[in-house]
Amino acid sequence: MTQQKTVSALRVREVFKYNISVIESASFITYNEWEVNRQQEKIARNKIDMKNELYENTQKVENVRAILVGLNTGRSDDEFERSMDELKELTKAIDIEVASTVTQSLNTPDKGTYIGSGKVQEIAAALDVLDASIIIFNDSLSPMQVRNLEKILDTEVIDRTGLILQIFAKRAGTREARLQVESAQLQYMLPRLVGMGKTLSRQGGGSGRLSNKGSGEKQLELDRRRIEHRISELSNELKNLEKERTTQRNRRLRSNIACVALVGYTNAGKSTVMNNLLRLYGSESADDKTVLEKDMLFATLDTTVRKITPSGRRPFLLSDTVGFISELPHALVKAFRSTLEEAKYADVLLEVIDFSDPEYRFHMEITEKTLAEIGAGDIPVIYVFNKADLVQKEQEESGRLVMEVPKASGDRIYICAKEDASLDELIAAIERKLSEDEKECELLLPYTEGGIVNAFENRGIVKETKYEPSGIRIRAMLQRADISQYSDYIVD
Ligand SMILES: Nc1nc2c(ncn2[C@@H]2O[C@H](COP(=O)(O)OP(=O)(O)OP(=O)(O)O)[C@@H](O)[C@H]2O)c(=O)[nH]1
Ligand SMILES: [Mg+2]
Repeated sequence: MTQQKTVSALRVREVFKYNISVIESASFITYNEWEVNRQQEKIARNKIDMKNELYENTQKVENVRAILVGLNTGRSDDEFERSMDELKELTKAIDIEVASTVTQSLNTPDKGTYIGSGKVQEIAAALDVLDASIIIFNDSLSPMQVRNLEKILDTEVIDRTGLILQIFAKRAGTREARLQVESAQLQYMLPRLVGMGKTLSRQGGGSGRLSNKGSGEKQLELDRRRIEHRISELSNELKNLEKERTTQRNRRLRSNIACVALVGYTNAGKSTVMNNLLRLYGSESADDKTVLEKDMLFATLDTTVRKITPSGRRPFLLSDTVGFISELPHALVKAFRSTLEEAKYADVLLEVIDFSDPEYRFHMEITEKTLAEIGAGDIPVIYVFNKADLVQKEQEESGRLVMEVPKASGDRIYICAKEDASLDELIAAIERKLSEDEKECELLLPYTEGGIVNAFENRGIVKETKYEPSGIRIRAMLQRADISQYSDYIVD
C-alpha cells in the first residue's frame, strides 16, 4: 500500500514539475533567436498538454486521496469552517478525494511545521489508515515548512496557493491563460527554489522537489537563472498579447456599443448567463460561440466577448471572465491582471451572485474588494442574484413563503439563469441601467453626416428619424459624452 501511495504522490508532483521541462527547452536564448524559440515552445506546449493529460489519467486511475489541514489562528468558528469547506471544493476541482480533515487552533503557527508537532504525528499515523498520499494546507506555508513537513510525513505537501495554481494549470485552455499560469507557477516556485538551495548547500546534496537533475548550489543557481529568464520571456510574450487585447478593446470602445461585463465569485453562474443570452439573442449561430459552464470552481479562465442583440432593445457586448475567490494567490492576480482587468472598461457590471449559497454575502464582499483592486470599483453595478430557483425549492420544502422569480428591485434582480423569463427581465434591467445617464435629444444632421446616424442606429439609441430638406432630423438617447461631442447638431 505504501509503495502505491508513493507512486501516485510522485505523479502528482511530476505535473507540478512540468515547468522545469519547459525551462530546459527554453534554456538561454537571445532576443534574436525568438523565432527558433517559438518552435521550441510549441514542443514545450505539447509537453504541457501531455502532462495535463497524464494528470487527468493519474487522477482517474489512481484515485488520489488527500488529508486537508486547517489552522485557526483567531478567526471565528464560522469563518474558519467556511474556508475549510471551500478548500474541500478546491480539492474536488482537481479530482482529488478528501480522505479526512484535520484542524487545530493555535495563537501563532509553528515556525518549523506550521501546525504543532502532536498534530503532525497524528497526520503521520492517519496517512496509512486513510490511504492518503497528499496533504493540503488551507493557508500559505513557507518553503521551509513544506520541506520539513514532507520530510517528516514522507509524502507530498501543498498549500492553498499551490492547489489553486494546479487547478488553473489544469484548466488553462487558451494560449494566454497558459502563459499566465506558467508565469504564476514559476513566480511561486522561485523563492522555494532559492530556499531549497540553502538547505542543500548545508547538506551538500539530497533530492528535492526541483533537484531532479542533480543537486548542489551550482545546479540550483542555474535553475534559478533559467526560471528567471523564462519569467521575463513569458512577460514579454504576455505584453504582446496584451497589446492585441488593447487593440481589440479600443476597436470595441470606438464602435460605441455598450459594454457589459459579467463578474463575480467562481461558480456563481456567469457563463450560464452568457450562454443562455447567446441562445436567445446571439447575433450569429450561437452553438460555436458558447463558453464552458460547469459545476466546478474556476471553469472559466479567460475572457470571451459576444454581441447580444435583443429584439426591440439596444444591442450590447457581453464579456465573461475568470471568477474570483477569497485569497486569490498574489502571483496569480499579477499574472492574470490583463484578463481580470477586462471588466474595467465596461459601462455596466453584472455582478452574478449564487443566491442559494449561504455564504453569498461573503462572496459579494470578496467580489467588491477584487473589483476595487483592479480599478473597476466605480462602474455601475446590477446585482444579479442567481440560482433563485434553488432558493424557491428550499423555501417550498420548509413550508416558508416562496419568493417570486424573476423579480427586479432597484439595482437588484433575482433570477434563474436557465429560464427565459428571467433573462428577459435581466435584459430590461441592463437597458434601464444603460439609459440611466442618458437624455433624449433632437439633432439636425447635414446629409454629409449620415455616418453619425448609422453609428447611433448600431448602438440602438435612435427613437425617430425624419429626412427633411435641411438635413436628417433624429431623436436619440444621448450620454453626457455624446452631448458635448455632437453639441453643434443638437437643436433641442
Ligand atoms: N439551479 C441552478 N443552477 C445554475 C443556475 N445558474 C448556473 N447554474 C449552475 O451552476 C454551475 C456553475 O455555473 P457556471 O456558469 O459555470 O458558473 P461561473 O460563474 O461561470 O463559474 P466559473 O467560470 O467557475 O467562475 C453550473 O453547474 C450551472 O449549471 C441557476 O440559475 N439555477
Ligand atoms: Mg464561467
